[in-house]
Amino acid sequence: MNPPDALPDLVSSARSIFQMAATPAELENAKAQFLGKSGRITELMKGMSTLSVDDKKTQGAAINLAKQAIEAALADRRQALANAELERQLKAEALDVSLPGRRRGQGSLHAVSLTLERIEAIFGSIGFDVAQGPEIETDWFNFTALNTPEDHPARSMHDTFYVEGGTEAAPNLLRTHTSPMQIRYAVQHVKKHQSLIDAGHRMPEIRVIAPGRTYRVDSDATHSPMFHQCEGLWVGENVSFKDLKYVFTDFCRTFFETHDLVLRFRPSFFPFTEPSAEIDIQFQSGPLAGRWLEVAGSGQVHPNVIRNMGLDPEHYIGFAFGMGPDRLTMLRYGVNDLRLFFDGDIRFLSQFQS
Ligand code: 2NM
Repeated sequence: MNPPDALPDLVSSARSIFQMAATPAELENAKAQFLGKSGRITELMKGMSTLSVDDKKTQGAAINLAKQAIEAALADRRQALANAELERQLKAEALDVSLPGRRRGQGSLHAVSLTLERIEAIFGSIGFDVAQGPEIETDWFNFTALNTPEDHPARSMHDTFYVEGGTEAAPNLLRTHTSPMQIRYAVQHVKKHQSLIDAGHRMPEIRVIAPGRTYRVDSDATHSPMFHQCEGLWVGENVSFKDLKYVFTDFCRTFFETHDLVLRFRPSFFPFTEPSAEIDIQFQSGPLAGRWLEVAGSGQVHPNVIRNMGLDPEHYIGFAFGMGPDRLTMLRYGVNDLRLFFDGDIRFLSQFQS
């Protein structure tokens, strides 16, 4: 075949080979086959040296046309590959401007904090102050002032976390209840009104709750070494058990948002109260109906404790109670393992919004 006859085939073969090149590098390699130093077109040009002048003219023109056609095919394919690459990049970097923005996760209060807030709001609404104080306490405020005997088992190192800083006679410890705060509050209250009391006037009544963290050497499904307590105290000249029963019944009904519950006072013992009683509640309807649930300890403040507050037990009397906000939270939300509250698993904790 004469070179000119082969030219259309050469051009179409170049087109299809360029078409098969999937990347710019492959395309440049394919280009060399036709336009490179020893490419097909170059070889044809070299082959013309033996031709007559006339044949050189016609064949040279034909080869040139073929070369231009191949260069055009190359340019087309280059452009097509560049377009495809641009297309790919645009797709990869595509922004959906209609998507909602990514927000920072919103935190919420811990379930037990929600309970503490409820307790504070309820007692606040009937005139109780909220007192907060140190979690590292002295032996005096935590035990002695509360009429706890020197040999009481609660004072042992098996039950109480002792910390550095005190003396052997007056050790420091992590408070085992929030009652020491009641003593601190009462002492301050009495000091503030001492001149009134000395002049024989009536002291404004002490009404306070003390919520907060407390610590005992204890750890299982229903006990955490750190737990919460909220103690309440009401002291005046004429405060009785019937006031306690009224106040606590009202509290339970408000806290659990139902009037369909009853209370039971069961005789008990605490060093700081006499007489003492456990408070049980029973829901009359709902998932917990029919079972007696222990929710608090209570009692009439012991005369020795009244005295340690700076008051004369012949003139002043009152009641106190102590409840566990952790347990109240379990009852309110139907949680059966106390440890879930303190494991810090956000999937569990984020379920409690109110
Ligand atoms: C309880 C049970 C009974 C209590 C007593 C006092 C204080 F300060 F008046 F002595 N505060 N809290 C008390 C009484 C606590 O918890 C189960």
